[in-house]
Amino acid sequence: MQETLKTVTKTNTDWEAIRSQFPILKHEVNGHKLVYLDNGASSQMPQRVIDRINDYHSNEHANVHRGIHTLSQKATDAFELARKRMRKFINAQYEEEIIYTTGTTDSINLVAQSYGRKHFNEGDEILISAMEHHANIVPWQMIAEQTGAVLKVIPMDNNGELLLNEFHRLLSSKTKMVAVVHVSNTLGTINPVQEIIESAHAYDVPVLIDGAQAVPHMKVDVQALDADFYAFSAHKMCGPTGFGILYGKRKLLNEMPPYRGGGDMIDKVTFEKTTWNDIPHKFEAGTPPISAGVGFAETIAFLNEIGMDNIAAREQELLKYATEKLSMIDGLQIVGTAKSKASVISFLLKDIHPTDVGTILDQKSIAVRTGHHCTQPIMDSFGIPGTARASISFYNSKDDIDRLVDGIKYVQEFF
Ligand code: 7TS
Repeated sequence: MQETLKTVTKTNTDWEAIRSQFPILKHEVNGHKLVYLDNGASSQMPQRVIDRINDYHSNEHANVHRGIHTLSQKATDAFELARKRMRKFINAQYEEEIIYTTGTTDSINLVAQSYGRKHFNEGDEILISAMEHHANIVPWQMIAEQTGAVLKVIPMDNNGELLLNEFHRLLSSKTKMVAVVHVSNTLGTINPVQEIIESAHAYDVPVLIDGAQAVPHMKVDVQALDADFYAFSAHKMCGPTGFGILYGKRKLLNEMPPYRGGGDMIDKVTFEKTTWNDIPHKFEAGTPPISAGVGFAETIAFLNEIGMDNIAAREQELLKYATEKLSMIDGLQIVGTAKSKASVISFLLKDIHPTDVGTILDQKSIAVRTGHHCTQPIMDSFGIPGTARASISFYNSKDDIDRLVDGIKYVQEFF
């Protein structure tokens, strides 16, 4: 028994073997083997997910939830498998709490519009943080404009840690929603969302967590967190684009009006009046991205086999290695130095514009993102135009980090 367990653990964390399952990582770009460090923007898919999508298109495709013919039922089962697996993956209590969306952005817009239109009034406050992605700012600004609600911002310090005493000060009976990022895509900060949720609940305020950069990198348990809403995207966790999840507590989702109207989300339609389908379908109007959902079910199985705790440990090891190596480079400044960080390193090179850093790194086939990373307010608060950002996945290697370090030194010599 002991032996078997050992074997399983070893197999699960054979990182070379895991890496070899990602076909794109074998490619050469600009004459060098690809070093892909832009996982925060989008991660790569393993062969088995690509194969599953291909197989679905070749053998199983039909529309879902509407046909009694065999193929439609098969497609529906394959598509619904992602919901079943996702419920377990994030430990939601009920399957119908897993709403399919097109991604984090869509999930947040859904809550802002559906929950917000029903519950927000003139003078109500929506509390977000200083390190939000635009996807967790703009939808709240839009609903604030529509309802007369006001946006309030939890500030952060120079390390990129939220000022929790300020959060407690801002929280009041006027607060009608708290929406906070779990892991910052720019700074890497892992926010104490459990504490934030607990404090908000003391005021009966629901909390939406933007988990786009958390779910791919650590075990997330929505019940343990007691999150009311939790949003994320498949394509940042080795799944396909165009697909995402909104987790919501059943009671809240049941009371919310639909976000978009059309087929599938209805119970009965007449010209006089339409009634709604039950959740999750009430929020899933029209033909969904079926093949992406089918592929995502395979992704979840893949991640489960490795284990999210193993993934988190591997990424922490790579983060530590990269932070040490990058810190040794003269003239390099890391932006985002919170105590609790995920595997994201934003950096500046003295006197060299981040865009130039990214362009020269690309010549060496090192893919990083440069710019404001859809977090312009973070850039404003640090008084910088942007950063270069290496965002690391479990399938990266120490060799990738060494190549990044060499690449950065090359950039410095170039200028
Ligand atoms: N929230 C966070 C924290 C994100 O990092 C992103 C995407 C989103 C929301 C939006 O996700 P989407 O799938 O709906 O687009 N972040 C990034 C990034 O860091 N670089 O490119 C996209």
